[in-house]
Amino acid sequence: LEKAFSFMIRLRLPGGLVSPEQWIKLDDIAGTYANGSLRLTTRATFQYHGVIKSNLRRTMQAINGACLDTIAACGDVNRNVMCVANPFFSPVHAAAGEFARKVSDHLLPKTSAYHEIWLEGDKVEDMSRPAVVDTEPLYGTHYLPRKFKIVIAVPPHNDGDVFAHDLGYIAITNAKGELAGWNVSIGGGMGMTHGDTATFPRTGDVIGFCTPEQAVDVAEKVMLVQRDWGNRENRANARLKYTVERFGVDKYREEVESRLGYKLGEARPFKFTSMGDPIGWYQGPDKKWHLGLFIEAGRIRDFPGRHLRTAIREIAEAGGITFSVTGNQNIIICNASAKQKTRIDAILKSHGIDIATSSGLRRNSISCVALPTCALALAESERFLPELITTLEDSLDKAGLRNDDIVIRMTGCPNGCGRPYMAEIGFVGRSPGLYNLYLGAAHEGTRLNKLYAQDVGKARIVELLEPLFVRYAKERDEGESFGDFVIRAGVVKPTLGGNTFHDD
Ligand code: SRM
Ligand code: SF4
Repeated sequence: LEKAFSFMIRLRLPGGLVSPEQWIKLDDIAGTYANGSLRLTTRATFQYHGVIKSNLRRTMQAINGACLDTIAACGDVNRNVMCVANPFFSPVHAAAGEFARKVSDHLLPKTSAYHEIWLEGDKVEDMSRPAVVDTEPLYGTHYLPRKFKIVIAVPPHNDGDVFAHDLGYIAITNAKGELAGWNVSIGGGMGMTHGDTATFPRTGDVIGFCTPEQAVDVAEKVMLVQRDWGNRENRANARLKYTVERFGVDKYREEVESRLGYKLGEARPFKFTSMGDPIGWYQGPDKKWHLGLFIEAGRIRDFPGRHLRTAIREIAEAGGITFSVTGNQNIIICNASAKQKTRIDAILKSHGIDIATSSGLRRNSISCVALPTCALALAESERFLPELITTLEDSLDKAGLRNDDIVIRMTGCPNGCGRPYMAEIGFVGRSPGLYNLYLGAAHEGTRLNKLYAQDVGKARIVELLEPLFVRYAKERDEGESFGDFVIRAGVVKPTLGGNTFHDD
């Protein structure tokens, strides 16, 4: 008898859009083959947990039946391309969505193994049949040294954390508000190892500007330089951020330009103001309604008295809208008419779902999966952050800050899946119940945070943060974010660019 192995499956969803028909199919899969939940990820796609081995092929075929796949959602390839939270918000946002799908297609590994293994299973079982040998024009035989991640942002919202990724695109508009092109940033990344300062999170550097027509080619060339220059001897130093540190930003850019056959334009001015998703109803320029629905830790399931999964399924069954999955682990229910808005409100209410969040801190929270499914977790995250926030809300009340937007993120280990080093308050698991506490990242995602306290448990976290909340409420300048305040107040030093995260 074989052990009941269970698997996690991650979908590829460039641009994050799902039709109501697809949602119903994805929801069916959660109930039939997974653990009854859909998990929204920090790269704006879905994961299933608890799929047992004997159901793997059936699950993959059901995903295919929803016209979706899992190709390159994991592995040393270009991963799911993440883009603006709501591509319906303006023509520039729509162009970002289109670009996400285009660049994802362009960089998709040309493998036939996926279809052979998962969709045409009978052929795999026929051992007399010769294996198909693929020709891979971009990845070659050895693929990339490590995973490669792209994000596309439209200022002023940095909702995909553009500087946290190997390659970022920042929309630049002309005087008429039309897309003029993209600023390009390279060398961001989060993962590190506790106690090894040769590994570090890093924010990307803007290396120039490209036109919309050049953008896919730029992605290809940035990826190919990393393919050829990246460290293939040490996986802990193999991401593009280390390649940039080793060769220098200028040399990397020059190599990209030489492969492009032209120079990138000079980077153009832009300004980000936030990283979070707007939560609640808002109207787009075309007067359609959009609902930013906060999904705590991205986990969609039915909770006692709060039937979240059922409610969203009913919204999908009513149809006429589109779902957008965001990199903040939320969904946006897009393009509702006034009548649909009333109906959606009624569905949510009937299932005990409150659109409003209990605080600005919760609204701006992200936590990685961690225990029990992540084998790399050193501490809880998804199952602990919600309760920690509930406790911290009492501290916020004492300072009168319940509604203030403060970005808080937690991960169960230093790999950084919840991008904790970009949070104004970041927690990284060290061992069961104990976390490193980082403070001082920029509210709009342009600066990493800094280590403030090591190995702190829940009670100590509250002891440390409560007085800072009180001081912030009393001493902040007009419009000053919590992350900027703790630096001005001398609580932590700012982390500047490059390899400076571990500097005192
Ligand atoms: Fe991640 C590995 C979950 C986004 C950095 N990540 C893992 C694995 C697969 C654990 C493993 O290798 O065995 C986790 C599965 C846990 C589980 O039980 O489901 C896992 N990562 C996740 C997700 C689901 C977190 C979430 O709660 O949403 C995110 C899925 C993203 C997606 O849809 O593609 C997720 N991971 C990230 C991000 C954030 C991002 O990409 O925006 C990062 C940091 C950014 C970066 O890559 O620098 C991230 N994950 C890692 C790393 C460290 C990589 C590094 O360069 O050091 C690992 C470990 C590894 O690759 O060796 C890892
Ligand atoms: Fe697992 Fe660590 Fe990623 Fe959390 S940050 S999901 S604990 S690998």
